[in-house]
Amino acid sequence: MNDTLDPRAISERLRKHLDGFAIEVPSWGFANTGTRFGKYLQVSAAHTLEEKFSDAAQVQKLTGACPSMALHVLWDFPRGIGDVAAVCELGRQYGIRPGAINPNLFENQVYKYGSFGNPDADVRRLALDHVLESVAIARELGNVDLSLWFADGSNYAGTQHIRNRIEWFHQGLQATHAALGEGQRMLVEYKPFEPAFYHTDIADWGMALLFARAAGPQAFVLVDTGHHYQSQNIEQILAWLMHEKMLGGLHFNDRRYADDDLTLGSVDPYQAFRIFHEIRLYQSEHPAVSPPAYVIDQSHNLKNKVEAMVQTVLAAQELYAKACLVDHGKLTRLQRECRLVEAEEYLRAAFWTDVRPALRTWREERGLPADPLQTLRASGYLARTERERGSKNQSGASSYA
Ligand SMILES: [Mn+2]
Repeated sequence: MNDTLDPRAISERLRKHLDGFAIEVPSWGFANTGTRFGKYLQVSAAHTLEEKFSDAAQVQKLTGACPSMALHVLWDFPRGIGDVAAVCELGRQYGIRPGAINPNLFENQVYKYGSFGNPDADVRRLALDHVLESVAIARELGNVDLSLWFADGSNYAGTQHIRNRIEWFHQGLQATHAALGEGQRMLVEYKPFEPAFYHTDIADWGMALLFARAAGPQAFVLVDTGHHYQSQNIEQILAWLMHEKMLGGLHFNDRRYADDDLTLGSVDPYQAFRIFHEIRLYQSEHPAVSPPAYVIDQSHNLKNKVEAMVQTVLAAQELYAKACLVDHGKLTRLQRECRLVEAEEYLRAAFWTDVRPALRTWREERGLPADPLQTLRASGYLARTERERGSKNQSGASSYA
């Protein structure tokens, strides 16, 4: 059992797993983001892309687990593909790789009735043009993932032709796939509701799976942990998607009610552990298959953004490390023999193992601070960014991020 491992044995077992664990930070997580009702501005929030790279570099310096940053085309590439060279230069300067590219199909007023699902062919064309430019940006950045989330849907019964919209989505996604470079992936994200409250065009993993399958072999499903109904079994969805070889990546956050974008593991750490366990189990049986992309998708309205990001990464590392303690051969034997309580207790023992000493040891071995949050507070970085960015953030930003 895991609970008989001494701290040294736990450290030994976890070293290579922690070396291999990386999670991407989101550029929008460092900017002034908020709720549907407004946002509380933070003087230290990143205002420019350079400030976002600077914050990401801090998180990487403190945790060693975040070498890349996901980018949003509307907010990070105001001149579109013309900004690629400058973004690459910032990436080099700050030692952070530009990560997944997210088109934005929900802020422009023309998307009021949808983007790929809009009844107006001109709007659908506009949306496709933006996505195709995003594909080109992602290709220029070294074939990074294209990450697609659509706010499309309707609020009232009878107001939209659901099946026509399915066809329009098929067309848009297939045209997107046709533009992908060799080896480039497109990930289709789903969400049951919000902003639409009657129907959402890609509402669950089944719809995302069918769209991705139809789009082509380089399309996969993206699972955002906050995009489910209450009590839905997310690890079972992951098991299905991995079984079908269709899991492309995860967006991590936690939630209490809906898509709350709270810190990973803050509400239900056991769920995040079960997610990592399900992935680890699949990986142990299919070592040749690349693991899904891990990306943080959170926006903190109250917590300091850099502090919250470091806290998130530490939580991710802890919960991932716990999942890495499970001996899959042993668990599978217990399952086959239907030794239910023993199997459950074996999994629970991994969850309850305190991996923090092993993480401290790993950090020290890698020249990282043993206590990244404490080091961040002592570093003066937060005070410096408050000082330097304060005046810029007084005005507030108009968009979500
Ligand atoms: Mn997401």
